[in-house]
Amino acid sequence: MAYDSKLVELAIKLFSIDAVKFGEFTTKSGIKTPVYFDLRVIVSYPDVMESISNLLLDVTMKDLKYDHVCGVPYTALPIATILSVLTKKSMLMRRKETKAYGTKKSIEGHYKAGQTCLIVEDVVTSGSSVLETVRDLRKEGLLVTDTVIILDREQGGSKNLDSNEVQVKSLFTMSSLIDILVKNGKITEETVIKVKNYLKETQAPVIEKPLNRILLPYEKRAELAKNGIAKQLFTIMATKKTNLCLSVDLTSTTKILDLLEQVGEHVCLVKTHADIIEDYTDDFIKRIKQLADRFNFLLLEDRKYADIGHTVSLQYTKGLYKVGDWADCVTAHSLPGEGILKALNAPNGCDRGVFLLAEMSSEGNLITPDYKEATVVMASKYPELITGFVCQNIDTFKDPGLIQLTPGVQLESSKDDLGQVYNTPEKVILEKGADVIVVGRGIVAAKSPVTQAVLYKDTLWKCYLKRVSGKLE
Ligand code: S5P
Repeated sequence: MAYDSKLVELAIKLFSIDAVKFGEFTTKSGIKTPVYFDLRVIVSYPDVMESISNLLLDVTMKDLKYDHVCGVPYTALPIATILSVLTKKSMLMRRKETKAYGTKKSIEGHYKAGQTCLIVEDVVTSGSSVLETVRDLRKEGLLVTDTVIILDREQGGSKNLDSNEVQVKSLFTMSSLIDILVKNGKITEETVIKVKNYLKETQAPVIEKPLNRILLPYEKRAELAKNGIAKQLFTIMATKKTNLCLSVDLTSTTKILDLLEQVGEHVCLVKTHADIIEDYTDDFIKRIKQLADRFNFLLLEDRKYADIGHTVSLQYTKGLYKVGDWADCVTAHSLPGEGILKALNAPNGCDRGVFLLAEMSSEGNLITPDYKEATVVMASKYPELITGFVCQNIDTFKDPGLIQLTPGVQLESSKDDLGQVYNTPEKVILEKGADVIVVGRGIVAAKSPVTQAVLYKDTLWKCYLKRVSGKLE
């Protein structure tokens, strides 16, 4: 194989400055290796730094699109700095140790969720260091799909990164590097054989791809949920075989209780709007709780809190409704910022949850992609409180322990007179990623709500089974 003369020059230079050494070495983890890389030394050689940066630009970065570059700490940081300056793209820095005080940010620099970031690394063995950086960046809502590296040790790192949706482009592989060095008389054939045998014998462990929530059954997701209510809801769905949430948007307590008496066995969650009930009493709450226990469903008060933390805390625990006393979970907007989540933290340590609104079903709503992404990032800081998101699209979040609650569902696509948009069960479950499906008037306003509830339950469950069967891919 013919190599670019600049790559050959660089390989020889790396050898001559002891950035790559051959012999008998023991790695940090105690494994014997015939080859050793120490690219930390390159900072002492500005010409090497320059040629590495230029080659990374020409060989690996030409076709890539990115808003930021981020070096994996620490060896790659100076290279990332040079690349940032050469490409005029801003740099991000990941802290290895999160600050114990102050902002607790793990990523330094200015960025917005939804922007792309290219990773720069010196050597990849298992890919785990790159993945740590990728995960922190992805947590902040940044999109990371590519990494450029100086050397791929060919010990499974590229595969591990690939299965975590990160493509690797390298200047050298271990094979190409030793090939260049043997051709140029720097190492012997015997060394080449030793290195090749070593590579065969010492492959890094496989790093599993994060689980795809869309294909995982609810019982598995119950195990992955960090919020107690999400855990319970997944378990209820799996045991009752229903992912139907009934939105009881009725204004009379008798009507609500009568309806739940009839359909309670078919639903996993009952969603209320306490403030539309005209004869609300504490006794109503006692009775709805009894029904919830009898039929094994949870209660979601769809209050859509949207005020400053202090006010929300009062709205949640005081007043006529004392929602915090009885609702297993509530809905909230992310608009006011994190204070709202602090205000909704579980009273007296009992299990409580919050569904954050990341999207809305109504026509012309003002939620933007940036707002949605920022909502998901905000939620990731409160894993024990967040049950999931009220949202409409499959790409809103990935965490299989969270629940996608999707309203705006009827058997036929349609709209109402006030901007509500309805999609079908097939569409919301198979295409849009819904886990729990909210149906209000589709059941409540039907001639026979019970018949209709059973029809919805069966249709929705069939769609879910089809989805987890994996036949969609
Ligand atoms: O984006 C949303 C969020 C919610 S929680 N769109 C919605 O429609 N909802 C609620 O779901 C809404 O407040 C109502 O209670 C229910 C939908 O009712 P339907 O009668 O239109 O099915």
